[in-house]
Amino acid sequence: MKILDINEIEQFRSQGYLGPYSLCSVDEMNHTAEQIEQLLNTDPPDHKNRVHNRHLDHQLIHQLSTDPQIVNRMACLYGHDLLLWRTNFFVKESGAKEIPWHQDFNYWPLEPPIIVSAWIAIDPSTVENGCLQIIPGSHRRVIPHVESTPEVQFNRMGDPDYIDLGDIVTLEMEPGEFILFNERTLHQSDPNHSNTRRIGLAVRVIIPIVKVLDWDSPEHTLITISGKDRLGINN
Ligand SMILES: O=C(O)CCC(=O)C(=O)O
Repeated sequence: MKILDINEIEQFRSQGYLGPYSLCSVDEMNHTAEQIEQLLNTDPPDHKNRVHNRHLDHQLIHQLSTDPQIVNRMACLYGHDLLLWRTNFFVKESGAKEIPWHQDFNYWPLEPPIIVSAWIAIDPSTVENGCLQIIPGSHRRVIPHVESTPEVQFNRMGDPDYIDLGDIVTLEMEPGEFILFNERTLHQSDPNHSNTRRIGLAVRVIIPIVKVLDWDSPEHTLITISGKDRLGINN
């Protein structure tokens, strides 16, 4: 099952990200995107949020999130035992605001805060429509987060005084490509300056030692997507 070589494992360790990799062809993802568009127009059973955790009520999103191309790579990095915690669609319509530089672990009720994300391009993800950007190696330093300015999404953002923008990697992706990054890798996306929508699906995966301290809803349980949950400390 070894799918990453030693250089890729070393890159993830030192740079905090990997990819892009291919999950499926552009044609396949274009077809999937049509179904996702319909799905995002329907309420989930708990009527909470159309963009969060749709793997819980829709087989297609479960399948995408647990594709072996993603899970086997995560298992190479974090070991065989993996639990799917959350999925989030990031829908950037034309004109959508910037998502500011941030480290994900600041926003999440996880102890210890160890998590790997896959970000899957559902639509083409380009400089013009606000593709993801990351700063390699930024995961080795915790950045203070401060209140955001009104022109960006999110209430809090990484303090600009602590962020070195010298080494940005711009991750343009075709539909069906994905990247991996960890809880401290600084990432951002610019406003959508194009006329078209940009959707990405973020898949959040933890290991069994990580406790989720706060639940969205009682229906929201973790799913073992590889190996076993030998600790059973989560719902
Ligand atoms: O899709 C985006 O523009 C931002 C994604 C993001 O912040 C995340 O996946 O944590």
